[in-house]
Amino acid sequence: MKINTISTKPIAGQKPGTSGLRKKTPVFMGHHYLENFVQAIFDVVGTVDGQGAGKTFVLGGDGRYFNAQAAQVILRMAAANGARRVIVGQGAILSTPAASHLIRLIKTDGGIIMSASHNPGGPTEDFGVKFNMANGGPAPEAVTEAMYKRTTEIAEYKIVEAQDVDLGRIGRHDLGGMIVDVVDPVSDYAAQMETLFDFPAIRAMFQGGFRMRMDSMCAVTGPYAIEIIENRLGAAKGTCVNAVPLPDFGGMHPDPNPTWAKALMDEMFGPDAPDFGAASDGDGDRNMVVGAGAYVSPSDSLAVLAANAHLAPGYAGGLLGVARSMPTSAAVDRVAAALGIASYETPTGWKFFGNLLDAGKVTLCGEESFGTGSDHVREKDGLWAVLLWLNILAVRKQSVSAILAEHWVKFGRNYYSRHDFEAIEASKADAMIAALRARLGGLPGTEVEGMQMTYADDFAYTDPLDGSVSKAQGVRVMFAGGSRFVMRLSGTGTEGATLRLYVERYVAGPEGLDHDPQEALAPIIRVAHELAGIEGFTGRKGPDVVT
Ligand code: VG1
Ligand code: CO
Repeated sequence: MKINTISTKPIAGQKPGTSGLRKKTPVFMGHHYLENFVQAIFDVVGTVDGQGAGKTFVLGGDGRYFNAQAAQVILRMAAANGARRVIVGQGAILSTPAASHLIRLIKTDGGIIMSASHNPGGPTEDFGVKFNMANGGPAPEAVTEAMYKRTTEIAEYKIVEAQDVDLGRIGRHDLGGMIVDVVDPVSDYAAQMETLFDFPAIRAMFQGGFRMRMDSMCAVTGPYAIEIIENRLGAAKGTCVNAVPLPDFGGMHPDPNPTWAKALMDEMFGPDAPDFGAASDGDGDRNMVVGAGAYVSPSDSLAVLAANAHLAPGYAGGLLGVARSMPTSAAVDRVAAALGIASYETPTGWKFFGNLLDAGKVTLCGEESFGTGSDHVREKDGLWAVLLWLNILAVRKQSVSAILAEHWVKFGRNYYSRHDFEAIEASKADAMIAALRARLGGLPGTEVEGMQMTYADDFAYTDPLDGSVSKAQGVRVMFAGGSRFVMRLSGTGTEGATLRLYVERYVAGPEGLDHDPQEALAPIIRVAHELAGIEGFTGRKGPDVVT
């Protein structure tokens, strides 16, 4: 087969963010755009090992517009670059956690995941590509930086001349001497879930009349949810909705939060609410869980899962430790302290959990952005979290709201919210953060609105295992008593800048545990606006999305 070497030129701005390279779809479909980035990936990670043998990769995506086309390009480039074998989910579909699992299960040299996660998809929406390492986790910063550097000096890429591989047919294919194995995207993942959770107990709960709504938001988890929740666990047909992945996610914004999963929220707070509701995002790594009339904040979800994980067979031996991203509430830290295990605080983005998981320092990890996961893969895992909740509910035989209420009585409550200000002019957002940074030194010891500021910094993280340092990961201002606010700019947006304001306040209880979070947090929100001058710099009075 003919290998073409195509001359190309660097394209500005191919810098991976929090989770891979994300751009508007037309940008990704532009001349040499995808090809340059994929070649940069292959140049950095290598397609041939030290002995000259071709490497093996996993490939799949969340099914969004351009997914199937991009898969064919990536396969042709893998073949041209000398890879030996690529394992692809049927139809070029793989959820992010399922891809992570396959990389680990088959012991491949890594994998390419095509997704812009929770960002909308379609011809004018977003597309993305990220590389996961042989451990199944997102490439660490040093590697993504090297990829970026490569895109700035790239002069050619390699691609074979060939027809499309039939990715609809499961089985072995040949592409210019490279093996392409098309596999069922669901079965290996579902099998792993059966090893972690008490399926018979959950099945019995459904048989006893337990009702659930699973909203896949027309994104990748649909087939996984149907197979696991309806087929294997026996939930009633129709439990899983929006379960067919669509190229534009049916026009939905596949971000499982109360704003974007509004239909689910309405049902869960309505007169005939099921016992349990859940939603997941574009690529299946995020989750939102809701009880009848009870929203579970992601930070609380992580804490409840940590406190109850031992009820599931896969975690019966207890947890090694837990980790959370810095902006995530400290609720899980309190559980860790009670369990006598370590808790770690990392920058935003799952790549920072990888070393801790690989070294056996932690079992459970989570982020405030609706992401929770464990050492079963190296990504956050939406359906995994839903199944762990189901397992806990099946054992405890209590409602979600009762479990939450008991949790707060025992550990106290970390009121928590995130306010997002979207599509701000980047220069204004940068100026605002710069001005706040410049003031940090003067804040501790001063008082605003009767609250004493105790500490302020721009979070920097030194990886405890490899010593790598990540600076400027978010400005945080702490107050006496465990309240704080954090501000950082998103690394996943594709339009202007998104400012994220995270606010937290701790109430030890037993009084004051059942306030509305926005009310409980109002003073801290006011202080954050005041200190940072959000309106003055950006013109925005209030956020676009509140979670
Ligand atoms: C956001 C979240 C972060 C998450 C990242 C990727 O990043 O805040 O917690 O890890 O998305 O999630 P940022 O930089 O926009 O705040 V996903 O579902 O896109 O893999
Ligand atoms: Co995602």
